[in-house]
Amino acid sequence: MHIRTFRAASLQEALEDIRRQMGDGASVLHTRQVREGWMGWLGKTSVEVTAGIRDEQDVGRNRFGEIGSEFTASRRGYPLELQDLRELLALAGVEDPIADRWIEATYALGVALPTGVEPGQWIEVIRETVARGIRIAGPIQCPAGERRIVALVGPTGVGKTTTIAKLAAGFRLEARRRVALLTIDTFRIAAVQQLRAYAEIMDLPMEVVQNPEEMGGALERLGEADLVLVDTAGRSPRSDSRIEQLHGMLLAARPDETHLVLSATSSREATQSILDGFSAVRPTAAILTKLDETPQLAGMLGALEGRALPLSYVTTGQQVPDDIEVADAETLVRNLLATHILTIPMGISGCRHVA
Ligand SMILES: Nc1nc2c(ncn2[C@@H]2O[C@H](COP(=O)(O)OP(=O)(O)O)[C@@H](O)[C@H]2O)c(=O)[nH]1
Ligand SMILES: [Mg+2]
Repeated sequence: MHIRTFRAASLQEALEDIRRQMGDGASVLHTRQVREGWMGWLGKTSVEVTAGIRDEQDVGRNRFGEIGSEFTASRRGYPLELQDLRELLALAGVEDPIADRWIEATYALGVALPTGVEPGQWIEVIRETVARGIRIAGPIQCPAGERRIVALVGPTGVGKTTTIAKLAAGFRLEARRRVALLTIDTFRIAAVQQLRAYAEIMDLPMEVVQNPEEMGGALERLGEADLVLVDTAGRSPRSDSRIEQLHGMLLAARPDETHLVLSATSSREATQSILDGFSAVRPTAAILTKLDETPQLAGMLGALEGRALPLSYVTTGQQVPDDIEVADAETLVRNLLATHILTIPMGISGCRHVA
């Protein structure tokens, strides 16, 4: 695919440039508003549009054999639209083996649909396919009158403490549960103070536990609570001894659920190493933070694919308590694919990708 980026004062102008220079067959891959001038100040706003057109040699690339005539435009191989989507997945950072697997599964699902797939609809089929591969845990289970202990673990700075504050607020204010906080992150005074500040604002009981021996007494003092949220110190996934120490604390706390907190900004390799390192503490779910900082979820979803770790929550900003949502596969997939595939309502011909 031949890809070019255009900048113009308006979307309409950019589309006209694209049509003039690349022809009617071009597809819009990505649009964004840009502000020119020093650091974006006092500059005028313009629109940047990335468009692609398939090269001659792309047409009819065939890796999977002949397909039926119901697919327009393709000679041999997958429908052209699906081939375009394969390239867009690559642009979105999805690695080849995963993209191939998704496209293959999408094709299988599409051809099995009794209604067939209308032009422009393959994007919906691929979203459905990818969403099926993501496991969802649902929210923390906290029935009234039963005490639940839920620990958050993960590397430093991913948002464990902030997420605890958001969860505490949600369960206290919306679900009207009695919530308590407990921290075993005692290495840094600031870490205890950070949690204590939230406990004070929300008027929640809080315990600080230094070693496994203190755990029983602390939990007993929080005996009234329906939900005890346990904050932990960040651990490097490569430090076996630190993870072991965390494991010892968690064995004493006996959490009903342990959520591994992952930042959406981490690469696939980093995420994989975190998933491996923290498997020793047997997480029951994963929380994906900082979705607001990156539209590139491909690496993250690729790392989670095939793991038996379902997603519970996603967080979308620093604001406590608002920026948290129960994870939902469709929304995640929409995020994954939407950044590079946008519909332009007035459309240039050949723009078949639907957001
Ligand atoms: N942009 C963004 N920042 C977040 C989010 N969650 C947490 N943070 C920020 O990440 C930083 C580290 O958060 P903290 O909760 O202290 O991380 P911890 O070390 O894992 O406990 C803080 O500046 C938070 O405000 C999020 O969803 N989006
Ligand atoms: Mg913390």
